[in-house]
Amino acid sequence: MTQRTLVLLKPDAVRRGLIGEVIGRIERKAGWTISALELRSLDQDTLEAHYGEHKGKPFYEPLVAFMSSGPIVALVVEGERVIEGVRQLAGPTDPIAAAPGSIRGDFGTIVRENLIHASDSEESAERELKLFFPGLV
Ligand code: RTP
Ligand code: MG
Repeated sequence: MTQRTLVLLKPDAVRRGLIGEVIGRIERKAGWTISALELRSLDQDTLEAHYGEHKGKPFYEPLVAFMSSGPIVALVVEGERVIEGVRQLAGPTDPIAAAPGSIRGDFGTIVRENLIHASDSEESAERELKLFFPGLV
């Protein structure tokens, strides 16, 4: 099943010089393709829309502050079961619980600063791709 997913390299990944490391892991996965890629800063409206499901939770405000603390890299990745696949490469949300070999397990520090976002379902992917890449066909 060919899918598309939205991946964000969070400000910690950019600051720490891990763009190439993380994108390399995605690129090396056979059969996956990067079809859009952009370095940008996120405004409050985009962040509110993107993380709307977490509004009201205790970690929401610090999360939004962190996500606007520097540029991020947004990319569209296409390929076989790529939604589940990138989540697997990323590992669990909490880097301490993430196994070595996963992106978060290898490089993550605290739960908020976990380097990468990846859409968690087909519905999320569709919504997030429209938000970040409205011109995508
Ligand atoms: P993401 O949405 O960024 O891909 O991460 P996720 O699905 O693994 O985790 P989610 O539950 O959607 O949480 C979104 C992001 O919020 C930060 N977070 N901080 N307790 C905390 O301090 C806490 N919990 C979550 C993380 O940056 C997480 O990726
Ligand atoms: Mg999430």
